[in-house]
Amino acid sequence: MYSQGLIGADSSSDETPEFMAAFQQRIDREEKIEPNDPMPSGYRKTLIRQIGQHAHSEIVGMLPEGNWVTRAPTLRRKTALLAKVQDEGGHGLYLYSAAETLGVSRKQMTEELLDGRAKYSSIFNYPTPTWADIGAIGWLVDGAAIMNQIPLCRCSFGPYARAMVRVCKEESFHQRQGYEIMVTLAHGAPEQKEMAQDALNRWWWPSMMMFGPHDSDNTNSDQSMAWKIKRFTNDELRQKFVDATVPQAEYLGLSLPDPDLKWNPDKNDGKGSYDFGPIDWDEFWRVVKGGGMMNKDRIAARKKAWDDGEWVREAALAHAKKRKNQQATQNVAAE
Ligand code: FAQ
Repeated sequence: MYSQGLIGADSSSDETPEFMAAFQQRIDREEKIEPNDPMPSGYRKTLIRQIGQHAHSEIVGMLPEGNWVTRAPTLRRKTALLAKVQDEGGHGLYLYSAAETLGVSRKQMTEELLDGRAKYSSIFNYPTPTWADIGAIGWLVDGAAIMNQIPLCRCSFGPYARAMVRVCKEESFHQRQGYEIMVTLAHGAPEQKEMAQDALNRWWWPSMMMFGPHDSDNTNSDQSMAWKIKRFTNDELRQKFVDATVPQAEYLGLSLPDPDLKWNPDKNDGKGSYDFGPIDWDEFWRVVKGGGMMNKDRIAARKKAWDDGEWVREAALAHAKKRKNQQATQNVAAE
């Protein structure tokens, strides 16, 4: 069932300077690397880490919004939210499949998530106490996800790049459904506008943190950029997100909770960009390390789902085995 057999022929002993240079040349020629191609173990490891984290984020990311499926204010909102949450489940599954082509099993990845060895996005450790949170997540969290993920459609690893094409199309619908909720609330009754502003106040900084540490402090970016896994740095993507989002907040008539936010005409090689205030990295690392408001709940929910699904996995494996045996018997009879 699992793709352990695909662990390629590469090993660090084969990683001669010639091999590494030839691999880099393939990357520089924009060739896609496919699962059975020789690849440096570091490239494989980085991809397993990033795609695994990404898959976990999509699956854990179903929980904050899933909280509102039964309480959405209208049937239209409910069907849209249900579809969005299902899409996220689908994204997680494509991504687990893409990671499996690198020789890691879904079981291994899940166990690493449940015992805290694997990360998932910090953003999903915040609660969703009001309906406006669903608007803010779609607008800001999916908006940040799109900014980060569009360049991943050009990732050098074929299965990840191809999965991201469909994921991004769906994320773009998600962003619009979230923004539409915000438009309705922000242009509605004073209480609705207040609820939208409160959600924006709570989600703005965590969304900024989604892009990861500053370029000066991150550990993986340089190598990931050289291997064309990442095409832009964390800070470049964060800046693009701010520049795209500020006018959207203005249209809503809501204010972003950052007193230092200011248009700077000289930034970005004179094209202009927004300056923004400092990010609270202590909060970011506390949340990443398990100290956020919802970390325990999120992992408990995933553990329950994994445990409850055990009989399904066993039944599926038993069924597959039975079919295989039946097929073998039929083949013998036919000979
Ligand atoms: N949360 O050196 P870097 C979504 C970690 S999907 C937790 O910059 P890298 C859809 C990082 O892992 C959201 N940890 O690392 C949706 C590394 O630790 P490690 C997820 C974080 O990998 C919407 C360390 O910090 N999207 O939203 C975070 O080069 C709505 C140093 O960082 C993806 O995963 C964080 N925010 O860059 C679903 C996209 N940031 O592993 C439901 C793909 C950093 O060395 C509802 N991933 N860290 O122990 C990426 O693009 C990259 O992995 C980054 C991090 C940019 C997230």
